[in-house]
Amino acid sequence: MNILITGFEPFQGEKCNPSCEVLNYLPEQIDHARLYFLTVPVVFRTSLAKIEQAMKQIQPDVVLSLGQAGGLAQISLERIGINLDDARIADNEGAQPFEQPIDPKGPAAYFATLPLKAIQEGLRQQNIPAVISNTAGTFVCNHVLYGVRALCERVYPQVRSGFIHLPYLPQQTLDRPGTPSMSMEDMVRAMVTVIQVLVRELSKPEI
Ligand code: PCA
Repeated sequence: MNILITGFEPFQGEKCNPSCEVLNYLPEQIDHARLYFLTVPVVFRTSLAKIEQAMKQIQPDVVLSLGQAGGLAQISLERIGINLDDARIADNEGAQPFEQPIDPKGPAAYFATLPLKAIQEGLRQQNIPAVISNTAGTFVCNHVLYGVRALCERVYPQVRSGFIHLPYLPQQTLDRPGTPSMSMEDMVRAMVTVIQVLVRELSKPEI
């Protein structure tokens, strides 16, 4: 099984983004999955184009995208990507779309196609707090969740994809008293668990 894991560059003045930092600490192989890593810019369209290019090369079975959701205490397993770009802040190239559809001809939303309940249960067994979230926002993370799903529906119907939001790393909260964070050790443990659950669940024969 080939799994493409994507993270984002830092944005909004941050020095790091947990979603790309964590990729540095993951092994290339977990159980019988081979992992491929890609960091993309926090830029509408370009982020998706880079993932599309990598999918062409790698032909993954699963695309798991990660992003930062600062201020949350738990890992958020995103259930749904909506067909809307509506940016509260500019992306890293200065674009700030206002109520734009991602795909004017596309459906209103796509569900992630990862086994979210099993992932949540696996994380809880490791004492890692995780919630299933029903909105990934309307910025670049939602754009990637919706856009990758749209691409899979069109071109790679057998590929599963989804999105996970990670809390801040502790070093991002030094000047933000009271803001939750998660250690790199826990994030790495979380990601390894997520991949183990994916391998287990997606290897089951379909009924
Ligand atoms: N988080 C932003 C975009 C990049 C990232 O890591 C978001 O939630 O949309």
